[in-house]
Amino acid sequence: MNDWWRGAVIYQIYPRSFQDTTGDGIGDLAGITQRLPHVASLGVDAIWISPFFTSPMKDYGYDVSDYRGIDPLFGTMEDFDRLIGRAHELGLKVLIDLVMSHTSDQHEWFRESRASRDNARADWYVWADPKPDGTPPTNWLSIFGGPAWQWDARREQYYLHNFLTSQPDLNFHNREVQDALLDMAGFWLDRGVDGFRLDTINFYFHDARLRDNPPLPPERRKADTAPAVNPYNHQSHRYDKSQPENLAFLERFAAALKPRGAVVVGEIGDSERGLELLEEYTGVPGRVQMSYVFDFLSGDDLSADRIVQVFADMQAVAPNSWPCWAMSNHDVVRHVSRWNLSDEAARAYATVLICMRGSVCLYQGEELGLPEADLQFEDLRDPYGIEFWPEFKGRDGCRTPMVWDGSENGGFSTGKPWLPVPEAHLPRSVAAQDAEAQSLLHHYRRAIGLRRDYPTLRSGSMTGIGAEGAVLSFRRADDRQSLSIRANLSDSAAGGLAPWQVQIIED
Ligand code: ISL
Repeated sequence: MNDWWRGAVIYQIYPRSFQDTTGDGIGDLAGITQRLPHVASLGVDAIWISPFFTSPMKDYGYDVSDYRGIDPLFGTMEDFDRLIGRAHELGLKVLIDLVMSHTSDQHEWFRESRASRDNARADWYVWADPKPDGTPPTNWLSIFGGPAWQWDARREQYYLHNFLTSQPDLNFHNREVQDALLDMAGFWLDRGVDGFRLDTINFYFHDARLRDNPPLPPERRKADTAPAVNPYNHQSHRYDKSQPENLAFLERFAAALKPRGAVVVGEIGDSERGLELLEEYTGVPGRVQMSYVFDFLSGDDLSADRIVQVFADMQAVAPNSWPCWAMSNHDVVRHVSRWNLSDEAARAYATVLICMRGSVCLYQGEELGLPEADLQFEDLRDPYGIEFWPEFKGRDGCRTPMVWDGSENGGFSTGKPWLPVPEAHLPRSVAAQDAEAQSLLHHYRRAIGLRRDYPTLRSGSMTGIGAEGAVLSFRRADDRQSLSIRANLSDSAAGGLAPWQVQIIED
């Protein structure tokens, strides 16, 4: 089916923490292949694998030094070919994570670019002279803290980095850069991937005139999208990202993918203009099919009212868009901890997520109800957390290994895992929950199965959304079917529903 992605359920795998087969304490591609039957048993449509490309691992793979190589920690190209073959045998599509906005500073393109001001790749990254007073070219800030500019003594210029200083930003205004990235995407399509998750899709272009960002008016500040200590949240991002030139590039990318039937889920990180971008990127054919959205990835709770508000805003600003929802991922506190959910509550949210209009990304371990790991400073590996500790503890707490069974390290590795396996996770292992008919794991299987039982949940319209106290209600319909969905998102009985009950009625 050509539009398999519409309403698909996608399972995100963080390769470092999924399954180790070599005993080095780090997950690998062979481990993913070994565990694919578990993924298939959930009934999902596809997997998204976080980066496994050659990398110095300063940002654990989101800093790529060779886009066409497999990092030896994760295995070989033969391992990757086997993974794809096995996934396809099991009926799973494979999406890989392309980090095109920036490379590692160890990428040969950057080594060449930084060597002089007049080499063949001099303009492949964003180089700029200081302001006359010697300060950085603009006031732009890095998400991971500090200015977005790093001084380079050899070129006597600054280069742009939206994340770590070791993640220099590629210059998309240069057509050769675009061509090189398109070639690279073709390389992976040739190996059989079904599409891409595109990292930080709205960071590709910067303002070519290098204008300063204005301050963000206080009413637009969203303190919970990043650590409160991070001034990044107090600046408008009018000029450092989300530039209009991106649309033409996305169209080029889509045109190259079209003959291969490949799909894109693009990650839009923009708390000011996110909805407008959602419509521009996915609401117009020929750009990207789906956009990964952040609405359910933050906040202290997820009330019926908030869900209603999210859909009302989307209906108003992005009526033609196709979102891809997630509650957890490798960057944020796991949602059962973020929202302090009981197993019953986690069940209800899983069902509601499956019933809403949009595609869905589940994050490994979510189906087990794993809570966020409570790590000590000594355990931290994430540079973002190390920088902002203790106000922000970083992203390691959601990246600890999967727990498969009751053996050593939950069956993840026979060696010392790169992040500890929390004791509290062990009783929630796949084996333990497989054996228990009433487990959350079995609930996820049933909930995902609803998208097969009721095809309108995949692609039907969503109307009549409202909240009465804690009870969320909406309707999904297409020309075959009409469903009324009601969910009590609270600990007490309400609206004729038991606590955390979700009701689906076929009209
Ligand atoms: O921009 C944001 C909020 O306005 C961020 O949420 C941003 O989109 C997010 O941090 C991007 O994350 C992705 O790219 C990073 C990497 O460290 C993350 O793991 C990845 O998910 C840099 O490549």
